[in-house]
Amino acid sequence: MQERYIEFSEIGDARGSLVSLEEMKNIPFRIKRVYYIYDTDTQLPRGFHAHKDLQQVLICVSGSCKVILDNGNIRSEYVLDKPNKGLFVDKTIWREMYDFSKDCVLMVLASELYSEDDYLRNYEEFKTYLKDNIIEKNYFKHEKSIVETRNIGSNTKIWAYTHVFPGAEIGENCNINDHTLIENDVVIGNNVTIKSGVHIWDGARIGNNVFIGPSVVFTNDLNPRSKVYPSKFAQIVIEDFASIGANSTIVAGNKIGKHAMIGAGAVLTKDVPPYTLWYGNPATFKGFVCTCGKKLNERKFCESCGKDLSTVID
Ligand code: T46
Repeated sequence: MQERYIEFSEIGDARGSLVSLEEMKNIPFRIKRVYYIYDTDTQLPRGFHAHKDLQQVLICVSGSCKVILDNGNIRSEYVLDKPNKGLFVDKTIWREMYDFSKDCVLMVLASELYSEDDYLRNYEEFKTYLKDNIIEKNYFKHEKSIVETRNIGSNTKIWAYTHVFPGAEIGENCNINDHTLIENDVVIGNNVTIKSGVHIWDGARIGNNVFIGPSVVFTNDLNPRSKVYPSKFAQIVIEDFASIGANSTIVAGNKIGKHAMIGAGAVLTKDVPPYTLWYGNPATFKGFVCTCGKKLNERKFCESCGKDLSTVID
């Protein structure tokens, strides 16, 4: 599972905007079906089911609506309100759509053809299906770790003294080192490395191929008081291929763009655009960074690996 929102690049000029959707690129599966929902009664919610195998991306190409996603343990609300924002809904996730605006056109890209057999239309049936089918896959769990979730992808390794809560979702081929804590409302993608001593709190969304160095600190409440809980924890979003250096602090509510690099010991208080390098306390922009991790020169060319990113970076 990966961060559920997908932001599509807008190709814009004086004539307006254009978004291009491509299978296995910005849509993470082969597209076999497209359908759309419109002229909805604004008061009538839809959905109330999960799918056994279907993966989908939902996009409000006009208007807006809200979506609840529920993995059997945690329910989270998502808002779809622009045509360049998608919501990835993986298999075995319960969904409910509501608060449709009058002009809402909800377009759905689907990985499979329509099949009523793939639906789990009753919540109890959905929970039983999870219990019976989403069993421990081919991942490694150290005998001294506590792993309560069933949502862990194959080849992931979870090392000693780590505690993963029941609602967490962890993708394939991740390496989660000793003394790590992963709370319930946390989604971690594939090929993620989490070094020792990292605590990931409710609200974190971590993409694919992210590196989180030892003792990185995340926060999820800007005004913490003992025994006082916010109605919703501030989300931290880390996009694909970003790296966070050892002992950095990532303050609640911030987003780290794809391929960005946060230097060791940084205290990050702002959103970080893709391909940028930040460090210091408070962390500030220090330049652009290559996919290989080295700093780019002023022409956005990497003297280390030879990549020219001048057309990729705004
Ligand atoms: C989902 C959300 C976002 C078809 O014949 N072909 C189709 O491709 C689809 C999607 C539906 N149907 C039939 C099945 C029902 O008799 O259309 C009727 C309405 O479908 P449903 O009640 O499932 O609609 P929603 O809005 O509750 O859910 C739909 C999708 O079914 C579902 O997969 O994720 O949109």
